[in-house]
Amino acid sequence: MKTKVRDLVASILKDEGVGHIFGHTGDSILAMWQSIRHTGITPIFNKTEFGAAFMADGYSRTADTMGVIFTTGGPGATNLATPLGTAYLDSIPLLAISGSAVSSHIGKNAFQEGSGRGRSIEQRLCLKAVCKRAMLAPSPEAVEAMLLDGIRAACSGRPGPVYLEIPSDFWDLEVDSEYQPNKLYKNTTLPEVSQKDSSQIINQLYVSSYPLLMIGEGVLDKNISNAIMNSIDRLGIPFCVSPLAKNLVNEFHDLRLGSGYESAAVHNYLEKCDYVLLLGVRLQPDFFDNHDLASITLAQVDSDPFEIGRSFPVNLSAVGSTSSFLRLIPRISHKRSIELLAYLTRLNNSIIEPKISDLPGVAPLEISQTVMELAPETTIIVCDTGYTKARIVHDYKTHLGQKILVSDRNGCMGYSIPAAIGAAIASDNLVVCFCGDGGFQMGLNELGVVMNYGLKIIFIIEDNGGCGSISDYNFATYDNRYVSNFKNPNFEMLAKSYGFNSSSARKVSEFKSQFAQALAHKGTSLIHAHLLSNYLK
Ligand SMILES: Cc1ncc(C[n+]2csc(CCOP(=O)(O)OP(=O)(O)O)c2C)c(N)n1
Ligand SMILES: [Mg+2]
Repeated sequence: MKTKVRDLVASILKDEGVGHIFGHTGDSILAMWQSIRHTGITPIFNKTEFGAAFMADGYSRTADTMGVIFTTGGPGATNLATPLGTAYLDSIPLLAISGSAVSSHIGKNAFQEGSGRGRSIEQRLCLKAVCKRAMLAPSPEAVEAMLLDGIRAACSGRPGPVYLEIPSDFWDLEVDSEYQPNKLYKNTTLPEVSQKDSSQIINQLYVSSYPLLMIGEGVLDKNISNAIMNSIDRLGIPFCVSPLAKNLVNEFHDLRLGSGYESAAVHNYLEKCDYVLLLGVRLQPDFFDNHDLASITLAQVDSDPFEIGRSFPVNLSAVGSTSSFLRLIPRISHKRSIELLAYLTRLNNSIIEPKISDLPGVAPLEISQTVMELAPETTIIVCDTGYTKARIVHDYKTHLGQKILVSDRNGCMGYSIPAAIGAAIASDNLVVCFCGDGGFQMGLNELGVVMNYGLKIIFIIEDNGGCGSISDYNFATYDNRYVSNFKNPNFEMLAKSYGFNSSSARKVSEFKSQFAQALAHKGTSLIHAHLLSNYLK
């Protein structure tokens, strides 16, 4: 059947179940936006391409589906580099489609040419470094296969972003296509672990006295939370999680140790620990620096064989999905010693609880604790980087099924606002977005999208008068803060200009009542929290 390239692309995306497409406009992508008009896919028009891609990322993490972005070539395409890199590091499936100069102009100094010939930027190469695949369609006939291959690459195995560039004269050309929807071409089945390797890991676990289960972002299995929690119960094993794996567990469980990999409780436990089981874990290379690895048996299960033993030599390993491994754990409950449970409780209780104060200024912990207390259990938490991220990944406990969205491996400022908007588009659950005053100003371009699409989000700005985390480091290292502190705009007025409710809190009591009001308000709210003065050193 003869069909225009752009209509073929639109119908493939529709058949893939794409519900929303994020992006910006421009000459070379305009045709594509026209073709999705009658497909039922909702276009989301962003303020920047990097906002669009972060938004698609937040959408993908929330809906557990591929996020799609359309951009024009030239600056539209190169603006994708940071968010696609962020998605690459956190294994988020995204598909970015960009137009480019017409094919007959390529190599002849065309405006926004993306070929790399002459003095032009090779867009595909620029994005190749941050994607699983980056492709340039050489002919209209090649588009169908490249698109299907791109979707396959984005969603299969360890997911990630894919970039496809199409010269803009191809859009309206007709090609012969026998395309039929075929969901089978994507391989989302993860490999199974071997029974022999797994039995060794499980047997060793049974004979250990102080075992620890560490769960990381390399656990790629869908709907695995219940199986993980059941296994924890059966094994009676203390567990801790990486920031991204917070989405997989119930952190209110009494076998939860500390508040994430890096917490003091975990490192204290490692003093006695004789066995660590790593499930999909990507540890920092210095993680065991202060521990005696000779006295710990390290066992690793990962569906990616290249991750086995990457950061540390391991004693036991199994390659395959977490689900296939958990299925091999015997159904009988394994009683843990009273000493182990008592030790765990002691370590967890030694975590200092925040003092709820009524001094001028709000303590950051008071903010997250108030949200934990008042927000529904299904609330999607999105956070930016800096102190805010460090605190949320440690101190915000997730309920089973609750989502926390964070740029983990790239630690990217400016992520949270667009990602929160993507989450609000993907889900009916409440979205609460925590930002530092620096991170907020890196992402605020996209606030117009909240207004344009009538969304409800609660934004919380934690104002410490600058890039606090870097400022403290700056001070400790060079005895000054001159590149890290700044004056802030009137955030309340800014929020009002977008039609949001806005307020400013200088005490925890004020923050509490403002957050309650924000929960009750139908639209978006922004709370500008002034942090305690000792955070403003
Ligand atoms: C895009 C980007 N640029 C710079 C950095 C380096 N960086 C990490 S945290 C931070 C400061 C963040 O300031 P703010 O959002 O106010 O949070 P705070 O540290 O004050 O809590 C900076 C500059 C980064 N992570 N990402
Ligand atoms: Mg700050």
